[in-house]
Amino acid sequence: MIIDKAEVIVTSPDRNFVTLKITTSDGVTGLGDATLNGRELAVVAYLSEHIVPLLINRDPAKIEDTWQFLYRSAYWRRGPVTMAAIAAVDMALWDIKGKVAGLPVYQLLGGASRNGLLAYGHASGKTISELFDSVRDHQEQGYRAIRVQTGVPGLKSIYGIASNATHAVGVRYDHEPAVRGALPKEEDWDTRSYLRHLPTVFEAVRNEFGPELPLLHDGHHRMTPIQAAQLGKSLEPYDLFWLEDCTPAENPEALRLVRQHTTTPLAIGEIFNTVWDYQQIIREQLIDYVRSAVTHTGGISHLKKVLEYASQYQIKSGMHGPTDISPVGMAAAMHLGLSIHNFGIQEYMKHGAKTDQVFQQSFTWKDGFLHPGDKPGLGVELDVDEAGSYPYVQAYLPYNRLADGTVHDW
Ligand code: EZ4
Ligand code: CO
Repeated sequence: MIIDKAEVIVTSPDRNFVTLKITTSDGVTGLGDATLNGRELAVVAYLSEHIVPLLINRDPAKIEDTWQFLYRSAYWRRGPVTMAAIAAVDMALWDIKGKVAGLPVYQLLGGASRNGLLAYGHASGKTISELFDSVRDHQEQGYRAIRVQTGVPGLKSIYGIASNATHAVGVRYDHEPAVRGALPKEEDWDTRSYLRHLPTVFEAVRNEFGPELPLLHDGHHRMTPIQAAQLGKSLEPYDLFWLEDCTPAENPEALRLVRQHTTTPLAIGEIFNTVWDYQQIIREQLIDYVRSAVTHTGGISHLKKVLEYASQYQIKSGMHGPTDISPVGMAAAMHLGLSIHNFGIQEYMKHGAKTDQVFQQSFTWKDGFLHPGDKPGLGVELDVDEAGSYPYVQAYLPYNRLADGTVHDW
């Protein structure tokens, strides 16, 4: 059996997705997610111009060899575009291997280590009362762990507030920070106001919802190390499950300083793309959760290596699962999460109705837990005709400016 065909499919039901579809000489198909929010077409070009021609006639069974070949033969390695492209190939080959074996991918990875995957959803509100409604709504949807993001007095719009995200055309685009249109939206930011406000929000949420509910928060790379340390310390009374991306991803040593000051658990890595990005922070035990998605970290094969390394230090998975991870990428995350020993939690934002029509999925969501299902492979099929009816629409993630006009981390 050889790889006969590899196609890159771009579709925009609710939002943009990039999918690689590999077909073998026996007619078996495999899917991989290569979606990189706001920079989708760079990955499309990397795949169609440079990777697809290399895949034709290769043995689809050789997953590790193909990974090493694509990674090392490029000479120019790492980076989000390269690693999303390689991830898509890796996922598609695992999908094919599962279909050929007649087994779900998690069985090929060692079998289930648990019954289901605890998942968290995103509650948000500009005000405390909007936030409470959103937390209740998530509990009604079955979520047993909840991320909390709110507005900050004096700031117009903030990351993570669902009702902020309105299309250029005025359609509400829930929970999706990328906005369709020709230019990125500008948001405002003030770290001191945020640091003053956030502990009052968590105090209110704990008073309303009690001590049991696991609560998470995303700092989205906006603080300096000492500000992050201050926040971790001020949130300690509210017993967070984690504080995510408290400092920018480029400076792993910042986390050492944060760690010296707080016992609030730390998660980082949604914009990391290789095991080398994690080498120091895992070895020095500076984090508690690995945020990488399968889609942005070289696929199932590579993220499994990161998580096995992390397991030596009792560091757990907390895979990224916003709507910009396609149903294929989410399925890959679920198979990996079900099989590893050091699973922590899975982020899970529901996709829109159009997306669920383009991608036929077999996962289940019950009582706050996800399961990838038992179909051979990843368990996702793509309706190519339906996909074709939603052409690519330009969309950008927003960016931040401080009050004096300085560009700030978004
Ligand atoms: O902003 O995936 O934890 N989740 C996040 C996400 C990211 C988006 C960027 O594309 O930080 O909402
Ligand atoms: Co995040």
